[in-house]
Amino acid sequence: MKRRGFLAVLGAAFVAGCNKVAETNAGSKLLGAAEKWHEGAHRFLTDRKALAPEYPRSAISSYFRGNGSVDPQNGDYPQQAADNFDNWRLEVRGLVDNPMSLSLDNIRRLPQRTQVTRHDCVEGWSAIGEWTGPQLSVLLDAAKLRPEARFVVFRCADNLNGADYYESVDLIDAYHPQTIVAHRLNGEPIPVRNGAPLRMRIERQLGYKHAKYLTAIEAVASLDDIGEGNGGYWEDRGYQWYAGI
Ligand SMILES: Nc1nc2c(c(=O)[nH]1)N[C@H]1C(S)=C(S)[C@@H](COP(=O)(O)O)O[C@H]1N2
Ligand SMILES: [Mo]
Repeated sequence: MKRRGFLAVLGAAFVAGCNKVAETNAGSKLLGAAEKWHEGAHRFLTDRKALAPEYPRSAISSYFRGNGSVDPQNGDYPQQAADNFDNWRLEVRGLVDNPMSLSLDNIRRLPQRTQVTRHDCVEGWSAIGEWTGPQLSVLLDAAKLRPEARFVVFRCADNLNGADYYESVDLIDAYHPQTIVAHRLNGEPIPVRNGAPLRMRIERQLGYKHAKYLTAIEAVASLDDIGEGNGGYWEDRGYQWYAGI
């Protein structure tokens, strides 16, 4: 990843600038600390790229409960649902060279990933389900992410207590192999309560990161001007932006 190259360069610059300092006792302590910091950063990045556990199909929960919005009534969502989501579009926009507007058919024709994972909600419940959809990386590569892009924002169709639901991740999670734009749950189109027709799966993070009713994927340089500026609907209400599990 680019970020790792960046860390290596930082480390090299530090070492090059510190040959003199290293000759003193305090200097070698400093270098040791830098080395430790680099090791820690490396371990952290390796850890961020690890896969979430995947389960056998026999572990799938008999019922995947819905949470938060479970039947959006705002905007054209009810009409879209009545039309069996035939007119749903997913936009890929923002800091990309090749913005796209995709139909569900376009999305179904991309290479697919299927994964049986456990969803953990902060409210204290879990459910195991089988999710299918293209990796987000496939969409981002097709849209040609610009170098200024640092985050990916997920826009949702539902309005929850007066605010539009949204979420965001950094590029490590955006390019994580288990980060998919799901359109199937347990081999069927996703039910409305679980985010029909498209929802994100961000398997290394808690439930609220997994944006349902997905309408757009937006590459941005900063989260400051989106929502209240904290990177997500629940983050704007005090939850952590990075909700790793
Ligand atoms: N658009 C949208 N996405 C959402 C929510 C929501 O209310 N609206 N709730 C979040 C929370 S807190 C959880 S735990 C999961 C719930 O997913 P589920 O309804 O499939 O159980 O969706 C997350 N994504
Ligand atoms: Mo949740």
